[in-house]
Amino acid sequence: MSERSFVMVKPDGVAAGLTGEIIGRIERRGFTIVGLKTAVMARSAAEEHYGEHREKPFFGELVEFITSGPVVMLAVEGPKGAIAALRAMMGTTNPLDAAPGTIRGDYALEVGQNIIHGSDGEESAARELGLHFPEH
Ligand code: ABT
Ligand code: MG
Repeated sequence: MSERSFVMVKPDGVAAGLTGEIIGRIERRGFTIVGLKTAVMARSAAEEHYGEHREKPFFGELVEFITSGPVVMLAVEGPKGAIAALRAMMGTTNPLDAAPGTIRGDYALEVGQNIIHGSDGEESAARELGLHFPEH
């Protein structure tokens, strides 16, 4: 049984030159990269991607941020449990709380700019992979 997640190096991660480091960590953990592309996310795709946050006070800033520069989008495959394991590698949403050794715990400080995204469950993984990798 395998599982796929949608992972994204956010504009701040790309701008900081952390793409290789992040992809390297994912590969060295043993996951398989089955899709990879870079793009500036369209506003419509960003609003759909973060649709669950549409009513939140930070939604406008979030969409501005995620469309502010190129991102690197990945489809990542591993055994069942991969989605949760990738989230664990990333650390908590607020990087100030993230454990050292996690990606956010090592490279980020701000909740609104936390350098990496990973799907938070099977349903969101399917939705996000369909949105950003419709060709798969
Ligand atoms: P994402 O991987 O970006 O989805 O983050 P995560 O799943 O860890 O956390 P959620 B709750 O989905 O946050 C989405 C983005 O919104 C930002 N955010 C969140 C704020 O700016 N303020 C807040 O109070 C909260 C709860 C963090 C996430 N993105 N960024 N960048
Ligand atoms: Mg999320």
